[in-house]
Amino acid sequence: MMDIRCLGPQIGVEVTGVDVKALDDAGFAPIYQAWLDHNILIVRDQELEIEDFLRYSRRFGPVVPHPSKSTRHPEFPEITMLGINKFDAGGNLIEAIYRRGAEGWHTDGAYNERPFKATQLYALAVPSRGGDTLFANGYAAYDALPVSLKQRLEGVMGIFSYGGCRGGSPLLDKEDQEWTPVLHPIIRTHPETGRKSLYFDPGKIVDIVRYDRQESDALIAELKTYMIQPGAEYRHKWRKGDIVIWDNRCSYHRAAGDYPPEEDRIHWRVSINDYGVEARETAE
Ligand SMILES: O=C(O)CCC(=O)C(=O)O
Ligand SMILES: [Fe+2]
Repeated sequence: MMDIRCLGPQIGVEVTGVDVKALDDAGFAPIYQAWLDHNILIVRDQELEIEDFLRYSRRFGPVVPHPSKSTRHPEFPEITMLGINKFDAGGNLIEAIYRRGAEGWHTDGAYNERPFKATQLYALAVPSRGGDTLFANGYAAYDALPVSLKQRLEGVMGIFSYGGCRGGSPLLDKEDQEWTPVLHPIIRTHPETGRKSLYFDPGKIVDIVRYDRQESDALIAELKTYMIQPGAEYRHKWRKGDIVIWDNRCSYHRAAGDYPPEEDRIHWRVSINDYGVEARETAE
């Protein structure tokens, strides 16, 4: 019997007693709704092949390849491999792989003209300790803003790029390093729930439209202080066979990045979007 249970305060929901391979549309509908209601959805105890994972992921929207080509699965470009090839030929830990997603709170794809709707991970190997993923609710961040700041932010656009203020990224191929910055409203109305969230990624935001450098830096620093509301966080402790999907339109996340590097922590990862083929091509 399928069971759907809330996890953290204001964020996170867990589904048990289901095999996602066998779900029909009627079985999927409450799962999708629970995800919209709780931003992060965990399905436990799944045994999946890559095709199963892709098929289930496509129920949430088109699955698109991630711009980091170096970490794509060789046969399935839509699959990003997390935690694979962590060591170079000399046996040194490659930090960009080991610490992927651990640099700070973020939302995936803010550098895209149409940011990823969702990101979904499937756990193949879990370390004996550490390696959690932390989540926080972007609606709660918006709700926590003082009224004066909410008013000031209406219609304000942020400028985002792959490398943010720091420039390039070690995971991108050389020819992909030059990323044209894109604009997104800082206050984002979710297209499906109609709720407002603070759309913000401190690592990817470069500037704010029509603000001078000093004002922009000050606003970015101020927004950072509202992102993570203690009453709206969830920390996921991975079990092998977990599927976790997060809504990038209304949540932030970061990897703890603190597991023993000699142990395996391996996930298949997909980026899910809901735009048409044209926009997808410009984003790739
Ligand atoms: O590995 C994780 O826990 C999350 C990494 C991350 O930020 C991502 O996959 O987008
Ligand atoms: Fe991420």
